[in-house]
Amino acid sequence: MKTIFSPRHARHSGNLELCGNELVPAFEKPSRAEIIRKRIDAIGLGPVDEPIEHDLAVAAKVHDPAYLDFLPTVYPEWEKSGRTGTALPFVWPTRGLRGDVVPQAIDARLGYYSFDAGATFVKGTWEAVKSSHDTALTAARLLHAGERAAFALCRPPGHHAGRAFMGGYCYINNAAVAAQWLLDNGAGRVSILDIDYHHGNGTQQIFYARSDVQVVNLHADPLVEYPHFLGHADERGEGGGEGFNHNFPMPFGTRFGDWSAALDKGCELVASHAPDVLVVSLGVDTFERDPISSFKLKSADYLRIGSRIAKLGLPTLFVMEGGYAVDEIGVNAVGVLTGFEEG
Ligand code: SS9
Ligand code: ZN
Repeated sequence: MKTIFSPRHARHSGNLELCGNELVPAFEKPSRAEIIRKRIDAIGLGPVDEPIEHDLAVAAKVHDPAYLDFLPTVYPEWEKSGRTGTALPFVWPTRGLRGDVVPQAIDARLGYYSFDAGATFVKGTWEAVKSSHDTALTAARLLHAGERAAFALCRPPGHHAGRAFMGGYCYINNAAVAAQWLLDNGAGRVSILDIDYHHGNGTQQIFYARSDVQVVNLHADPLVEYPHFLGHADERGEGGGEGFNHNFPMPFGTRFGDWSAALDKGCELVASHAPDVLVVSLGVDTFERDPISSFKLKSADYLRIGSRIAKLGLPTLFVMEGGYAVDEIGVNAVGVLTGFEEG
């Protein structure tokens, strides 16, 4: 399987995040992507190429164009306001405040276009975000050119980013942009299967009223786990999208037996949608030693996940999302890909 990977991801580095009562080095860090890349080379998964630059025309179909305009302005505006280091939001237009007036101050705009403080900026963040977007689109082109599968080694990830908001380390929803590109280039139907530990709230929101993109999510129960405010089992889609969104929330401590039973159900739903292409939002933060998660999957389980997905027999685009156990992230993420190739 071919991989698309941009060294420009490393421009997004040195970010701090709010964790408990302190600012700590972000769990989402450059070594994640570097270790996956090294594992690809070590096992000989296939060639690794750099992305082709793409404009944001397809992204503007799944994101608010004003939000896309905002992203590259964040760090320059933060610096103009006299600050350095990590830029992050800390005030939001929640219930009872005005969400209909786009504010001017950078502090206000950060909150207006986010749902948490988890999408932070350093000087090189926009460059990395754009390269991650380009990575997803370049990998989507490989499927269009006839490859059975491709791996978009995206960093930063995307599945928490919605139509007009960032959050949870995510800025542009890479999987959503790739799905939209595939539809614009001949696919009639796409399914997105999100197996990251966290609910892909952004992807769900973007396609909630649409029937051309089915969204299936396996994740920790939002009653107790981030992102908390979306991802319940009764969220089934709305309007023309009714019946095209499926959530499988699971309790803390879920082991592979229960998790893979949910994967089977998710795969059956994908098969019933009969998509022309499958996009897998590939997070490996379901791993037993993930530092911010609670599921109990083991390294060998990732091979089985790949082979279960392969049984669908669909052209498949893997898009990297989360996974924070850096020492094992290469073995686990690439394990899904080799499991897929071995069927
Ligand atoms: C932990 C706050 C939650 C967000 C995690 C986002 C994962 C993206 N102190 N952190 S896959
Ligand atoms: Zn996650």
